[in-house]
Amino acid sequence: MAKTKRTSRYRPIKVAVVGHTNAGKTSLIRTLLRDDRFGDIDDAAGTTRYIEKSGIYTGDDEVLNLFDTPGFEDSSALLQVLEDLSKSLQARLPVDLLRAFIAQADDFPDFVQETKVLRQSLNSDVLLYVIDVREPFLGKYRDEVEILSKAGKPILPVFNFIAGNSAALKRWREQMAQFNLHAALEFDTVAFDFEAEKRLYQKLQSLIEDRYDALQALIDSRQKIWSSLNQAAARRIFQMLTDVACYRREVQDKSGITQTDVAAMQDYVREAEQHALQDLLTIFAFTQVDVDLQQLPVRDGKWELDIFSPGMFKTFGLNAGATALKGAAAGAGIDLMVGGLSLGAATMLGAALGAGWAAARRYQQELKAAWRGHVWLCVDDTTISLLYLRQRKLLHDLTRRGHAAQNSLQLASNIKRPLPKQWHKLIKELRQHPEWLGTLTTDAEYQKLQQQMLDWLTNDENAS
Ligand SMILES: Nc1nc2c(ncn2[C@@H]2O[C@H](COP(=O)(O)OP(=O)(O)OP(=O)(O)O)[C@@H](O)[C@H]2O)c(=O)[nH]1
Ligand SMILES: [Mg+2]
Repeated sequence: MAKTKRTSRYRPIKVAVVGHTNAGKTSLIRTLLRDDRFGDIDDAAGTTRYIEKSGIYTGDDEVLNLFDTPGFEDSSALLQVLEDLSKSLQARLPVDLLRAFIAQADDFPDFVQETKVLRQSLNSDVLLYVIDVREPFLGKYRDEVEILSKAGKPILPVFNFIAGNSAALKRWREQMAQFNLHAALEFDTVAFDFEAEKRLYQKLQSLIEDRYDALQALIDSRQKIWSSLNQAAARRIFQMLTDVACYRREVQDKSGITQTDVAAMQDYVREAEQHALQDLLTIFAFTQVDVDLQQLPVRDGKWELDIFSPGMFKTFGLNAGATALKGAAAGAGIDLMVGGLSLGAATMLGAALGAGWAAARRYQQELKAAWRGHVWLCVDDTTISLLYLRQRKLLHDLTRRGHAAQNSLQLASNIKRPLPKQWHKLIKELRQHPEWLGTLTTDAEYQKLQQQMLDWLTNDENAS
């Protein structure tokens, strides 16, 4: 059967991705396509040997054509050839010089790769010039820019390998400005970062103004996809916390709790968090490369540190044992639930009310009455809080790829940021609904609590 051809509302914008060999051109395209099968990537120079085209779509509309090109190797020798050639030709526009060179390409077998780049540059609307900022600005780069600018196309420098290299980045910015290239982009190319991608399309909007609308449609559709990924992730976190908050295991009373009970509860918590982690990595298509780059405390798809490991509470600014069952091992994550209210939560609530002994007495009475009924072992508030904080940090890291090294301060403050004000109230409400365990319900109360947590998680920076 014949393949139906997609019809596009726009003429795709042709973008040539150019630069020195090994600068990260193919990596950039993979990242923009979110396709780690595109092209070949290697530490060795000269990996890409042919022009390779790929498309970026919004729905059925192809907005961009990206052309991967081989890297420049000996640009200084090429510039010399071009200068010699210009002497033998009539005075012409720089672009004519490039055309003349391409027409005589057979005479210059040493520049087979460069000829492909120049041909593609002439045949494109804009050039993305990928730069490894760790490299000193040597003559060969100066010559590269000079050659590329002869194509007469807008050039957008894309600074790569920027993490931890801010001084080098500044130098490169200054150098590019010398060539009248004032608009530039910072983009660690192996790591997808929605904000960086958006900035790339916005810069293209200002460089090729007549394609503004097509690029805006692309930005809008990417924004929509991005928001729905964030929502899906936040919903998954809420589901996991619900499963943990609603967990209960019937016991006789405090003295009746066995090692087996505690181990079963802890394994349940670990497994719930583990499944959520795997789903979050899948939602954001995190590969091992991303995990390493972002320095996630994750190995082989699992958390490196156990949720019950000592010190975990402190790392996240929590006071271990404050709400844990008195007399039981602090930090074991256990609490007792009587009459629908956990002992830890009752004590905590009493303290939070600030009413001293009067409140405590009130709850004691309530608890005593409930004690006669069922008693359950459940997961304490501190552990649930820790689970929330750990997933909040994970979500932060998953949605801000490529920023690990640059923003370490910001990440540290993210860890210590306090729990939302209504946090304990929400957990208490979740605990009242053991029927929500393992289900996704349309129950209005469930939806309301879910929305509350979604707001906290997706308005990450503002939540308090
Ligand atoms: N850490 C890090 N590595 C990167 C980044 N971008 C590219 N790399 C690595 O740099 C190497 C070269 O990347 P490529 O994408 O193959 O570079 P290229 O410009 O296409 O190279 P040629 O095709 O040979 O011209 C690969 O090993 C990449 O994994 C980055 O932002 N951070
Ligand atoms: Mg390449």
